[in-house]
Amino acid sequence: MSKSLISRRPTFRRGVSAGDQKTTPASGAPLARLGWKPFFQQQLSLEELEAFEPVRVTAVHRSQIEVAGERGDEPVLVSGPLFDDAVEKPTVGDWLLLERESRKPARRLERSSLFRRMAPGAKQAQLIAANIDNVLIVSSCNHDFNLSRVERYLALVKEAGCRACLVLTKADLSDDHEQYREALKGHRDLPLVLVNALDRASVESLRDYCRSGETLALLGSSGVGKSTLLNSLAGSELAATSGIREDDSKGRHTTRHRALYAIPDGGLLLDSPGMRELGLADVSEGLAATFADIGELAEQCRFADCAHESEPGCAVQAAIESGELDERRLQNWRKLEREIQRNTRTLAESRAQERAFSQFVRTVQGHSRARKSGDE
Ligand SMILES: Nc1nc2c(ncn2[C@@H]2O[C@H](COP(=O)(O)OP(=O)(O)OP(=O)(O)O)[C@@H](O)[C@H]2O)c(=O)[nH]1
Ligand SMILES: [Mg+2]
Ligand SMILES: [Zn+2]
Repeated sequence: MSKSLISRRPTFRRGVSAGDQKTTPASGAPLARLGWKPFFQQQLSLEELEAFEPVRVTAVHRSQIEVAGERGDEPVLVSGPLFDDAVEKPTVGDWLLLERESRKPARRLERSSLFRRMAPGAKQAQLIAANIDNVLIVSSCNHDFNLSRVERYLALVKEAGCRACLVLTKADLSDDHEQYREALKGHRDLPLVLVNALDRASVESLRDYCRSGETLALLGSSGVGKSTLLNSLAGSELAATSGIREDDSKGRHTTRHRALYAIPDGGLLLDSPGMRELGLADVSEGLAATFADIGELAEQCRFADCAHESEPGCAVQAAIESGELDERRLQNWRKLEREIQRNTRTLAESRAQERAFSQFVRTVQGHSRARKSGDE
């Protein structure tokens, strides 16, 4: 599979790859390398396999999406009911069935995992990606590093059932690696890797997360080096990168669109724009898994409904006093729990309103059809 089979290029025609070189059908990526698994295969009937072709969404734009399949890359127009629903509509990483001749998308396959966030300031959830296997939560050895934010990402990743690793870039610019290891001591199940993302040898240990057939997402703030990591793992400059602001170490939002890239001899890598805010909704299980230590302590509290404030016999407060549990961690758990409850409620209300509205539209359409047939 050539790297150009999956790329950010928005509009190249079917059978023609980057640089307008012809790609033969033989150079089309076998589906397994694009992440096709039995989980997807078993969703197709034999008739569907004859009539349709599975393709993977590699990028989503306003009026078209890009997909990759056995025939290579191709653009597909965004139209039809498949694209109407905010949650159901295809996102990067989704598998679609295309009609073999018309190349129209007929159906989206059920997802093995889905990442979404509350869009900043909106009442809607925004899809981030689907069918991701592993995630690198990327931060850097500078002002960007923030443990509470890492826990926020972790709740999302655990809810989706993905394997996670925390990558701290810019290790070459920091003399004190120990402070980061120390800060992560409480997260024993979260592997931590410090790298110089510009150095290919330094990122070698991350290859285990993007083996052939696996899809790895890079998530983190702008400027932490997600695209730089992608380029080093790919061994070529697939994505643009640019320097961060000197004064506050913040990035310049260089990557504008989420897209899947193929790594030579490896899997697929999702590069995404740096996220300013990652609002959480519907990730209660992921949160519980992220703060499993607090959950275990809470079971030892004297009162079953202990709020872990000033109740006698509170095992959580005792752990804070003994230094076993960081108070910040308890505060963050509370904050995220409140946020998830609030956002989950908001989402449920908007869904109910949408449903009521579509019911209303259907009723009105029904009336007008009945009137028309009465006129005839
Ligand atoms: N010294 C050093 N510089 C790095 C490292 N990783 C990234 N950089 C630099 O940091 C800057 C930002 O890197 P990008 O890869 O563009 O960051 P990004 O996370 O993709 O940012 P957005 O696309 O804005 O979300 C670039 O100038 C990189 O060269 C590293 O490990 N060490
Ligand atoms: Mg980038
Ligand atoms: Zn308690």
